[in-house]
Amino acid sequence: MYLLSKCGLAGFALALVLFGLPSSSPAWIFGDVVTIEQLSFHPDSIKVPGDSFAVLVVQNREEAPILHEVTSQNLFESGTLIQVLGTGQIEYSGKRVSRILLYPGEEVVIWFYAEKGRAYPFQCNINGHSMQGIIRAS
Ligand SMILES: [Cu+2]
Repeated sequence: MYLLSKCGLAGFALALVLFGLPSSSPAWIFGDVVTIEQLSFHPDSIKVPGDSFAVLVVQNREEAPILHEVTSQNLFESGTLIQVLGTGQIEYSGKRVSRILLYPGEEVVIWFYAEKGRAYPFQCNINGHSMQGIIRAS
């Protein structure tokens, strides 16, 4: 499994959840892996089931030494149940996550409770970037 070998602890945590689920539920419906390549998120739109836990994994796969960030007002607001793991640098504002910095080869694993009907846009605006992605909980 690519994730296991490539991503260390965070990949292991994700794999535990993915493989620990009942086989009748396709693992991908609970979240997705988003890669960053050439200054954009791939994919840039994700759907997850509403009113359930989901995971967003973001990996910086730039071949050049380009730093990216992950910010999200909706994901990181107070009241959203969230846990952030990974090899990127997690920055806080008080007790809340404010952003995660990702150098090439690093990744972040964001666990959150996706409320039905809500959208969770995420961005990278560091160093003049204008990158956007969105998670929709249906
Ligand atoms: Cu960026």
